[in-house]
Amino acid sequence: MSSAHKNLSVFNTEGLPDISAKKFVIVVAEWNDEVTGALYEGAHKTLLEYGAKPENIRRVNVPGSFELSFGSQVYAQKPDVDAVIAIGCVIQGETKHNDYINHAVAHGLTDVALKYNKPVIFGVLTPNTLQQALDRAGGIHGNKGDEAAMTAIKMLGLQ
Ligand code: DLZ
Repeated sequence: MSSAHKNLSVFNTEGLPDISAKKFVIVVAEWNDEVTGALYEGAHKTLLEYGAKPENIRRVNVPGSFELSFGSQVYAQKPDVDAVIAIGCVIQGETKHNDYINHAVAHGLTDVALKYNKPVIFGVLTPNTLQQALDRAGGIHGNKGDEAAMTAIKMLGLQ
């Protein structure tokens, strides 16, 4: 494992599936794009490092995290897509919007995965502050996008 991916140490990376022919869609929310862009980069880099082909990784943007469920469904239902990674960042504000969005996305992505029988990965940060998000998007706590990609790879090994 490269030092850039030391945050992947939570995973057992032995016996991973061959993903050289697998097709991935990474759905990225535009809200907090400084964070979601960095999460995307981490996910993309990890997929490549573990054998995915660049031409088999597609990025699709949606406006906000609330749209991740529908965005993921559009691609999960396509026969040639093997896994979807949904990336977002919902920062706690003065209202409870974050609770509503986070719960909706968690349920929505779960439903899509079960409906289409494919990995649909929850790559959504739910921090209290922007700094906490940045710490987890290539900062002191690593990049959760790496973990989302590794989760997709491991789940493809189940099939
Ligand atoms: C409206 C909203 C707010 C207040 N905060 C966030 C956020 O922190 N992160 C995020 O990804 N999206 C946010 N949104 C936008 C919603 O996800 C959604 O795009 C709109 O409510 C339109 O459906």
